[in-house]
Amino acid sequence: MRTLVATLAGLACLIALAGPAPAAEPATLNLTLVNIEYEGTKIWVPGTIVVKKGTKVTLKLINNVKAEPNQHGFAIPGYNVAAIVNRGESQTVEFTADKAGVFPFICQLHPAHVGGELVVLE
Ligand SMILES: [Cu+2]
Repeated sequence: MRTLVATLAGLACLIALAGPAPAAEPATLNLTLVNIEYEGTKIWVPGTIVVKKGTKVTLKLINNVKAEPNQHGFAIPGYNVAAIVNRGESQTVEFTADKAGVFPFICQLHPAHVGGELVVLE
């Protein structure tokens, strides 16, 4: 009997210590985007990024365009994200995708440069 009481007390203690379940870790996405030139067109690839709302997004940006200029931009205006990427010097941008929707990304330096879309699912 004494053992049973001690065991029950121990269990009660464990349950009290456990408390409410801890909040789930936010989802993360680590992705590399590469800027290339294909048949005369500069393109960020991949052209579509899909995440769920709340995801912590880290994008490594590599400028592999051999032609001049040696500098291209990467910007997601809807998320106030912008970077200038020199050939041979990768950049990293980080943000939390905290609003759902479709947000274009562009090279803010060259309007003809092909960008893509960040899709944030509800
Ligand atoms: Cu560009």
